Amino acid sequence: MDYKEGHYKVRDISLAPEGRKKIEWAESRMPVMMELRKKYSETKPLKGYRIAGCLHVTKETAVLIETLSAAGAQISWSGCNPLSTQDDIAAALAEGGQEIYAWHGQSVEDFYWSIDRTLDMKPNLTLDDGADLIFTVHNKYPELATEIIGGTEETTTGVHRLRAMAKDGKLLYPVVAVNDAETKWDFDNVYGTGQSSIDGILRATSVLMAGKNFVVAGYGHCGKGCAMRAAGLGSNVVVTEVKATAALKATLEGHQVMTMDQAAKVGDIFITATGVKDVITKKHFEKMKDGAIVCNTGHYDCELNLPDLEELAVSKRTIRPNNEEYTLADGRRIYVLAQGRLVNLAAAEGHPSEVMDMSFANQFMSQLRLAEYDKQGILLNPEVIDIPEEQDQEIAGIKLRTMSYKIDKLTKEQKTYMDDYSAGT
Ligand code: ARJ
Repeated sequence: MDYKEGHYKVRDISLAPEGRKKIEWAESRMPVMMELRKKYSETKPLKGYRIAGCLHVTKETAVLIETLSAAGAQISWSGCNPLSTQDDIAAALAEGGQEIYAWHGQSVEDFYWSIDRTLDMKPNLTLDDGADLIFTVHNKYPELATEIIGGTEETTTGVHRLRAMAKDGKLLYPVVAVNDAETKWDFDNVYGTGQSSIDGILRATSVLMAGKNFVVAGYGHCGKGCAMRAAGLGSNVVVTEVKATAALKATLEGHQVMTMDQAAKVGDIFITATGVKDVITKKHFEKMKDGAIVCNTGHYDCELNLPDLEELAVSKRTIRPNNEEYTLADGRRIYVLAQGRLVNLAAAEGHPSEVMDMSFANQFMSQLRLAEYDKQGILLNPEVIDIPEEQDQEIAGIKLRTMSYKIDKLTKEQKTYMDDYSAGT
């Protein structure tokens, strides 16, 4: 471990040149971020702002960090999952002068130690994925909240919990729901999760997807993406749900719907994408076929009840990276990927840069907006704040332009027609 107090703790600082090349690769595929960087590195609107961030340390996140920094912010960063940090990226960020505490394979204690270190600089803005940093401020250092203007939250699970907190009057400062921007959830959650989760499964197993019974638990945006891509590779997709409308949508997309009790018997590959705990438990593991592969792509690792599987297993061994074989008393083998942590970030590299370009443009612009409110002396209530429609249209517009696509404009007559409620057949 390489440690420099007040600056970084990373696995191996000598990995920096490798990490730097990957960051450059990501930059070349994140045109919206690079345009924002260029624009705001001159005016530096984030000068005087200290941003503590807790979000997966990947090449795409590095582009976000260095863009916030180019816009004048002081940064301190930790990863938001013990297994998602890419050590070469963390090294490159540290060598580039950023304050960062992150390495792959952290214990839970290391994880919270790293979050604590990012708070040493007494941030006035926070940036989260999963809200662990916000929770740490609220539960352990509530006195820091008075200095904090606001925060931003990346993911569905985090936004859900923050809304619950706000409803109970427990939220101490406003938080922007980045996840709920259309240019985030309708792209990142669907196409990002779909591709990167399959990428993780393939890197950890190298199995043939065609002809497999691929069980997706949860048909929200993430589950929908996984189902769509697995079907594209020739798998028979089975969806399990708790919500009638979501299950119905799955059937109309051509997927089978059944309960997890039924699916447990037929599935070859299982992936959870629910945001809920105990989706696959003992009674399901007991029914699974020999060779079944089980993984999770939800934010937290409690969707699979692995203590249950440990109880059933008579032995366990690592068969290849991110792939653990559990043998049950009757000889059946069950394979768990990435220890039940997000398979797309732990066994692969997370979503591709092209899609993170839009998610992180939302992060960047939301941080900028919070700083602008502060400069104008506008005080926001401690609530969960939605991203305005104009921000979505602006980001989508830049993205389209960088892809060289043009779109039409409504004429004045068309606009009038749309609002005209006297017009009929
Ligand atoms: C950083 C990533 C990446 C990536 O936006 C996604 C989300 O909502 C997360 C839930 O934890 C993960 C996050 N994500 C996906 N891919 N964050 N870099 N390459």
